Amino acid sequence: MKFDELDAKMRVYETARDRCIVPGMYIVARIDGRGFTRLTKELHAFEAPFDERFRDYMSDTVKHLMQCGFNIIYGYTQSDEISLLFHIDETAFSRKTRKYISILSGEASAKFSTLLGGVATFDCRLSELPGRQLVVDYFRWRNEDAHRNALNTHCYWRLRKDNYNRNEATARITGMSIAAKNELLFNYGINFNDLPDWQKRGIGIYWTSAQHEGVNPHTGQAVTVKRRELHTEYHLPMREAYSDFIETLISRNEKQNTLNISAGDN
Ligand SMILES: Nc1nc2c(ncn2[C@@H]2O[C@H](COP(=O)(O)OP(=O)(O)OP(=O)(O)O)[C@@H](O)[C@H]2O)c(=O)[nH]1
Ligand SMILES: [Mg+2]
Repeated sequence: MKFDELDAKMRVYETARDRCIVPGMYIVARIDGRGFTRLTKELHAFEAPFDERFRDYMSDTVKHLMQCGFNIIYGYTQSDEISLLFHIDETAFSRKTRKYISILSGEASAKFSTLLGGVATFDCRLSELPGRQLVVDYFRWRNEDAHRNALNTHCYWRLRKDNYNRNEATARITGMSIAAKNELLFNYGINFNDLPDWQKRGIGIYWTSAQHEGVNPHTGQAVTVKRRELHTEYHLPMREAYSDFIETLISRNEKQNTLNISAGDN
């Protein structure tokens, strides 16, 4: 069989089941550390429940993903997970799901492993959301999950430090109300409200435009250059205010694209 014939015959087995996400659908990817309970507690020495070095590795991984060939307008991280919102007009890889899933999990694993100096892997899944409100709801969901996890994990690790074993600490907080968990921490001298926002709300990363003073290399004259930069927000809002924040971020990006398109048409 000639190579061209063999190539065409075999390629169909790789591509016949390819799926593309239809235009007009919002895409959100969630990338999650694989087996990070063991990685953070047994394989590497990270502080529990929250470690600033771990937080910084996660946010550097988000920044890397936002610059690896896709048009991602918002990155969010809490615990060992990352959520990425693509621009509504994203066309990379003809919106083939296998490309998004494999590239994002591969890039996240490579970046985090390099920062860690050891092997770390991430999985990836996609949500296809037919409407802006669902995107807002998605990010509200992860934001509130962060808040709930922070309360649980602070209670759990406070009890562990007080010589409760794994089972005892878990049993003690299972079924406890939110008020009772706050009270438990309070009795150890911790006011949950005073803990850092990034632990309770996660971290948001988005593009801003910043002005820099530079020199035109041809004329030697001082010039002001506008550059897109990634901003890392450690004090995200909560609840309705966070919904408004996501809504505004989406509107601003969609408006900007419309302006770019009409500027290009002239
Ligand atoms: N020590 C420490 N652990 C952290 C930190 N942030 C996240 N983790 C841990 O990361 C784990 C994330 O949980 P999961 O994603 O549900 O569990 P997993 O072990 O990664 O399992 P899979 O995701 O199903 O592969 C939890 O055990 C968290 O305690 C941190 O700052 N410090
Ligand atoms: Mg995980």
